[in-house]
Amino acid sequence: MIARITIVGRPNVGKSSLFNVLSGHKIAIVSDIENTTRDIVEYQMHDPENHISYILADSGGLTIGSDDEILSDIRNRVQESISRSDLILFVLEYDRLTALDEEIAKLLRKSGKKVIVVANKADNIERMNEAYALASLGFDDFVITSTAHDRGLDILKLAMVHSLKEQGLSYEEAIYDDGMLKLAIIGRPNVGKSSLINALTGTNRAMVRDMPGTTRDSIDSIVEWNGEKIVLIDTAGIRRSGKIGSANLEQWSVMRSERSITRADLVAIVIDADEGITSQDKHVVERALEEKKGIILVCNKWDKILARPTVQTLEEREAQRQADKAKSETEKLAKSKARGNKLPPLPESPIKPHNRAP
Ligand SMILES: Nc1nc2c(ncn2[C@@H]2O[C@H](COP(=O)(O)OP(=O)(O)OP(=O)(O)O)[C@@H](O)[C@H]2O)c(=O)[nH]1
Ligand SMILES: [Mg+2]
Repeated sequence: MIARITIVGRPNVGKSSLFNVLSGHKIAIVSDIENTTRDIVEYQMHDPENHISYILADSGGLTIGSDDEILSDIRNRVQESISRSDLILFVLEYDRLTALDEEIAKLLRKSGKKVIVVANKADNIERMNEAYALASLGFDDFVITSTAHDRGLDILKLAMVHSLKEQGLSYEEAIYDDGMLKLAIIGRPNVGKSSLINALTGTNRAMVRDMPGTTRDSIDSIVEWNGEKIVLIDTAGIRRSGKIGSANLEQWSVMRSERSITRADLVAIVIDADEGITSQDKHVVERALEEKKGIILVCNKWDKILARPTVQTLEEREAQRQADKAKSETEKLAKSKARGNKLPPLPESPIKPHNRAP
């Protein structure tokens, strides 16, 4: 799950300004009129250097105890955003701690969330010095900033990343690199594509962000394999959209596979070992061959075959073949011996039957 950070504070302390400089976009409205921000504004942050992505949310100025409809509406939204967050940036003005600030501090302590105190508007060294008094609030971390004069913002970003990582939140939305090998996982429903992908990736999985202007009907993720990044094109995670009737479902799923093949370098065709290869699988192979893509045939649910008492495994078949061969050689040998010929060397013993799963 992607982590969430909410910027919280009383009106006019510079929350939206901070949100804009951290996100690098002028998204939130900044003004010196109190309670300019009413809705929660969100931006998905990507920090490729620190390998982390997270949602940054700007909230409306928090007031406590007022009956005003707008203010209590804002308060509810802020509370809701706090409850969904992993970290709070508690913004204050560098030179004061008002009664409202103290109330908010109490509320944040009660929430049990991790909190970084941000002493904002410290536009120069004197103000920065003054800001240190706020460190005594005693939350998890303390950073002095000036959004107007670009002070302390890199330190704040690092403190945010540090806190998320310390909490084990290291979701990273990876960004495409054309040099990465692209492996498409294709197969009919229920053959076990998703389980295969989960087994391959474990927790080492990063979803890929949608690229603007591309129609995507697969979910891509980047996994590291022996130090190399591989893009997994996963058609499994896609659900049929409401617009597609069941009559078109087959056609739609073929079209989806074809698009994934085109985007991939290597195509893994997953089949249910118990059911064998179907015409749809053959179509995928043909298509991949036409497009000159590498092909891996994955026989999943192999345990079902092993559990079948009447069907031989490939190893057993080979063992049987070797045993038959040995038998006929022995018979030949017996015949030639009877004719008094010289003995040819004995054939090698048949290979051992495959060990069955318990
Ligand atoms: N001097 C100085 N002014 C700042 C700084 N950051 C924000 N301001 C000013 O403070 C005022 C309020 O900024 P906003 O970012 O709108 O504050 P807010 O906390 O989002 O306000 P509400 O959404 O109304 O609660 C604006 O006039 C900003 O220009 C700063 O670092 N230094
Ligand atoms: Mg605001």
